[in-house]
Formats: sequence, C-alpha cells, structure tokens
Amino acid sequence: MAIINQATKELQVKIVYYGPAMGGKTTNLVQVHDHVQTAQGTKGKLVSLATSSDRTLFFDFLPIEAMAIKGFKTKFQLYTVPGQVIYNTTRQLVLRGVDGIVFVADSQYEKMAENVESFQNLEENLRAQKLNLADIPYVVQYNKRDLPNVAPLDYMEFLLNNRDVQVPSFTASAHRCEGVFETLNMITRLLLNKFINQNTPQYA
Ligand SMILES: Nc1nc2c(ncn2[C@@H]2O[C@H](COP(=O)(O)OP(=O)(O)OP(=O)(O)O)[C@@H](O)[C@H]2O)c(=O)[nH]1
Ligand SMILES: [Mg+2]
Repeated sequence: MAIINQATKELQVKIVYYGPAMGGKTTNLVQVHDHVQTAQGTKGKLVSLATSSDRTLFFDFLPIEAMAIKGFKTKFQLYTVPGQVIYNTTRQLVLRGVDGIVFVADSQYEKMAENVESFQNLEENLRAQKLNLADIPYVVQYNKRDLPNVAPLDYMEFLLNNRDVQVPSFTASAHRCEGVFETLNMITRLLLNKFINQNTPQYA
C-alpha cells in the first residue's frame, strides 16, 4: 500500500498501466509527460526501458508530484508493464507494491481475446501476490477509439467491466492525448479517497 511519511508529510502511490501488447500503455505515459501542467504538478523524467522497436522491455516510469491533499506532498509513480505475453515475470515484478491500476484495452475487434487474456493475467499475477483485484482501485481505458474497426463499448464493458461493482471506464485515443488525463485523474481520485478514508478517524 501507499507509503506515508508523517514526518515529511509525503504520500507516495504507485499506479501501474497494465494491458495487452501494443494497446497504448507507453503512449499514455508519454502523453502525460508531454502535457502535464506545471501548475498541477511537477513531472520527473520519463524513463523507458524499451527494445529497439519501442516495445516495452521492462517498464516505463514517470514520477509526478502534486499537492493533491492539503498539507501532503503526493508523489505519483506511474509505471507500465510490458504487454507481450512472454514477459510475465517482469509484469509480476512491476506489480509489486501496486496501489492503483489503469487497464488499457485495445478497442480493435481482433484484440478482444488478447484484452481478456491480459485481464485474466492481471488477476492471476495479483493472486500470486495474495492480492485481489476487487480490493485495489482500478479503472479501464478503451483505447484506440480513432480506428475504424473498433468493438462497441457495451461489448467491451461486458468483457472487461462486468463485475458486481463496475469501475469507472473511459474511451481514449492516447496518441492524440484524448482520454489520457480523464483516466489518470480518476485513478488518482480513487486512490486519494481511499487514503483519506483510511486516515480519517471513525466515530461511532
Ligand atoms: N491509432 C492509434 N494508435 C495508437 C493509440 N495509442 C497508441 N497507439 C499506437 O500503438 C502502438 C503501440 O503503442 P504503445 O504505447 O507502445 O503500446 P504498449 O501498450 O506500451 O505496448 P507494449 O509495450 O508492447 O506492451 C504505437 O505505434 C502507438 O503510437 C491510439 O489511441 N490510436
Ligand atoms: Mg509499452
């Protein structure tokens, strides 16, 4: 769970962008890095460990700092996993200590099986760490909506967001920065609400 340093009044949260290969996880981080307003927060350096063809090999990492809660300096650490199926050990490592997840789905019809497989892989990898997706704040992003061959939203919701409690979901065209900040704002809001609820004294 998030690291809270009461002495320095710092809160550190880890958000992992997860999803099938080529879905647009790295593109989300590149857009956040390029467009984050210095008034909203200060951004750090985007670190990408990629193959020569720009596929994520280990992860991308982008730190953002913001005064999101009064009196607390909040450090959001954004990570992506490599979506390619063979890199599962790396995905497990990147998931360690995760606070919140953005599941980036590829909206192209022919990617539905990969989306579902990646979602199941996420649940399995969390279970291996004795974590349950239902206990972790997460949102779903339906990316690549600009392409002609996309699946209907209802269908994608049915495949990827049909639990008892539906999570917030967003359409996106990440390469144009559409939907990128809506998604990020929601996951940070969910995480901050959880932090506030856990740290507010309850009175009977
Ligand atoms: N048309 C379109 N292309 C996109 C969109 N988002 C990302 N792309 C492109 O899709 C390709 C893959 O994007 P990445 O961000 O590298 O995908 P990834 O999920 O990080 O892939 P891995 O690192 O292999 O897991 C790139 O060529 C992007 O420019 C989008 O919304 N629409
Ligand atoms: Mg990537």
